[in-house]
Amino acid sequence: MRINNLLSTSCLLIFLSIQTLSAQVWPGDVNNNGLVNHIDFLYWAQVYGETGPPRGEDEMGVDFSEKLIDAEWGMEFPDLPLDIVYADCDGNGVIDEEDYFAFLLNMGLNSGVITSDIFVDGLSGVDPQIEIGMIPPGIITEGSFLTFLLSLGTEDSPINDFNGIAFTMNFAPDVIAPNFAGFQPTWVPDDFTYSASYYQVDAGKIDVAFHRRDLGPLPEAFGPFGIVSLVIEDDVVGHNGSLETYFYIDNIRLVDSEFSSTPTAGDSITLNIFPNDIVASEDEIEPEETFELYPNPVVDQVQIQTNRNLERLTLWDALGQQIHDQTLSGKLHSFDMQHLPEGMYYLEVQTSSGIHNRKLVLHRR
Ligand SMILES: [Ca+2]
Ligand SMILES: [Ca+2]
Repeated sequence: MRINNLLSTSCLLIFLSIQTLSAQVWPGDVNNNGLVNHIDFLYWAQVYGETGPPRGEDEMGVDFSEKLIDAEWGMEFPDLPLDIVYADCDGNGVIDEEDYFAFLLNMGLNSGVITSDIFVDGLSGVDPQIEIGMIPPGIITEGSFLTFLLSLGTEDSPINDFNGIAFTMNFAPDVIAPNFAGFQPTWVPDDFTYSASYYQVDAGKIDVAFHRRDLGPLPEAFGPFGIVSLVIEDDVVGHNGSLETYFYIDNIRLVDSEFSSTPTAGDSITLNIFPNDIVASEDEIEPEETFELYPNPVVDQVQIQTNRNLERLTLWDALGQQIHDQTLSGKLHSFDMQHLPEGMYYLEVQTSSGIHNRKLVLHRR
């Protein structure tokens, strides 16, 4: 019995020492699952600022190769039995912004066998949901620049203790032009650039993450948290009618200051893309339309003027909710916004020649 205990203790010691000696970091694969992606960025940001023993001189750097670890740091990630030394991507002994280059360089790379990341899917209507809104709503044609406003939580049901989020935006790959995808978070200051996005347009997805890092979590957050922009390919519709396409969000990880995940539901949106030649032929009939809107920012009233006939005015708020719709006539219209709260709005004006979309800011000074 005693010999058995001794044996198993020795085995354990040998096993532990092998584990320590053979431990290695692939820069950027912070959760050590074999793949560098947006989830790794969340783990890195969560332990930002921690320090420990650096790697050996020959093992420094963020290039994607095995880097041997001399010593672990004696602290694990909040939800993972893994030493945080894996977040020190460049190996200098500090988890800081130098490590961020590992994400810029290595997103999407894998070191062999991948263990899937865990996502906690929520139920629509029960859990918080990422909602997809369009800016501006209106006719979408080939070559259109699409802007999706992503919102989370409501005033009555805010996200408590928001610290970071990761998700995937999916779309039909042949419909979206490569090299024009983007994501801009809004629940961090404008000059705060530490978000991570990985665009795989040919695979039909963008992986996105952002984290408030050392800014501290938001106690209660709701409303728009970021903007995804994409460009529709030229020449995807053909000559018969329109093309229906989809966008949806899944694989969401919403974390609080303790790195606990809240189940979060995704959203989907279906759009119709119209061929360019339909719009081009309209332009040829009436090429000289003028359209003016002033002032912007709006103090109380906005003037809309065109040399065609005004037909319809529709207004959406920053959450993408329609708050006003009316038919118009004549060439000049004064639209009163005095009763509305200050903020950003999206205005669509239809004239006899076409549709005009404008972003308005209401600011009373
Ligand atoms: Ca990983
Ligand atoms: Ca480092």
